[in-house]
Amino acid sequence: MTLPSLPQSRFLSTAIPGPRSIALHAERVKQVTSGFGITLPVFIERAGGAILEDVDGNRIIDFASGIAVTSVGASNPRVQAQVEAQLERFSHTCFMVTEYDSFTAVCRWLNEHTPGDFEKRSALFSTGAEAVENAVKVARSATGRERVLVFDDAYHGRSLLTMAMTAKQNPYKLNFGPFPAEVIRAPFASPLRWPTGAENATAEALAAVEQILFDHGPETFAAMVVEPIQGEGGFIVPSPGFLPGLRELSTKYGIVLVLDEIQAGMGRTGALFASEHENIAGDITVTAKALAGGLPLSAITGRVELMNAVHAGGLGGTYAGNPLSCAAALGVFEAFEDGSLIENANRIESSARTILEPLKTSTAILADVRGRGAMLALEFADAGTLAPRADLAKKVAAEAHSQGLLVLVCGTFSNVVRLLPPLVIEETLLLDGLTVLRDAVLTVSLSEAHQPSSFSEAVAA
Ligand code: PLZ
Repeated sequence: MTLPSLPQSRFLSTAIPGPRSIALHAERVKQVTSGFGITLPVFIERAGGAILEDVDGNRIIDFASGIAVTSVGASNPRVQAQVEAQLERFSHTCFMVTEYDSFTAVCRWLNEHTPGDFEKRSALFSTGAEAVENAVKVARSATGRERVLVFDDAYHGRSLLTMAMTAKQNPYKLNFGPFPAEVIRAPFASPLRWPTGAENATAEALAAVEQILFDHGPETFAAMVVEPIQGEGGFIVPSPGFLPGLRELSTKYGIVLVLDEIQAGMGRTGALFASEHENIAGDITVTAKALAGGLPLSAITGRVELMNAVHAGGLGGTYAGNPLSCAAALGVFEAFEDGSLIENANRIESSARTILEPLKTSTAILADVRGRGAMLALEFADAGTLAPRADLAKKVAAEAHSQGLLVLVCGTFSNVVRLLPPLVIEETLLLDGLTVLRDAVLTVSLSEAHQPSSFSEAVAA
């Protein structure tokens, strides 16, 4: 069945959420664990391009992409065609039981397209966390070492090992310990908040990383795992030179450099992989999210000598590289083939900066407008002290939501509003969304009469 195409325009027929969403949400509360959070309690009827149409007939602009997943749009025709054709043939065999060629084809594409001019092999899984865990397994197996170095503000998942690797306590780790041992954390060269100033961030952070390696013995570290641009931690682009510095340290001490490109990869930042902006290659690159346009698929791609160091049968999973997910990924690769989606990411950045950057001077609530390509963020903080203002990020998001624009909040202090539009977003829709966001910032800035009197008050808000 082919549905008429979804108009790529914002339209409000009710308040958001509307009455049907409110009723469905009441039922959800009765049936679903309260352990899942919710950004916007609106139920979606269908979605495509950069529009989410809800059950009340509202058309909401999507600046979330299901957390950086539907970069090619939530009903991309290439993805649909591939998945439908695969569904007619079979839905599952388990790649550890009998084989299918689309698994190999996805691995080939990743081997050819991830950074690094060396022979590679790939492995496919389902979720991002699962792939990160498997990268650690491969690194441990190949090096015979145990420790894993991770960074402040990092996010790597919600499974037990990746939760230990994730930095933020609430909501991710609260009450869920004890955690696996041998996960050691080091500073991340965050330009805005580096104590002695952005200009010192790279050198001082790298010195601290090397010191921490020495405190534990560099020869005890199997892997160093880093997001080339931090996602959940606040869309933090590390200061220039930090990633190449980590590359050098890993090589010097024989540590496997694992680049977690789960959120930043697949064209999001205006290059196929974010590590390309700093001309580095991980020994293992981890991908997920936008890889299969919404079907669950994740991957690790790395040096053949690492990836083949694991004993046969050591890696796998019932659904690892499911045929429907592999088919979807092949559709995504087709969509990326002509380079236009990467160009779009860069176009999105320039339109967004034109509209949002002036807010840094016209309001007193924005500490930073940052990011790369279509991975952009606004950080709210008090001028001068940089005290994080979670309350303002929350208000700006709520104001945008009420106007039919979906944005997400992130950051260790929950004070960052992030933009993750699908890369297929049309320019007029993008401009409408950016205007709604700008007006939301202006509205909140005008109503900003009460300044929290303390850091803890601002963070608690
Ligand atoms: N690594 C860099 O961004 C997932 C998490 C949302 P999974 N980010 C969204 C939430 O609150 O659960 C992510 C990521 C980076 C790993 C992951 C984990 O990917 O597919 O959610 O397991």
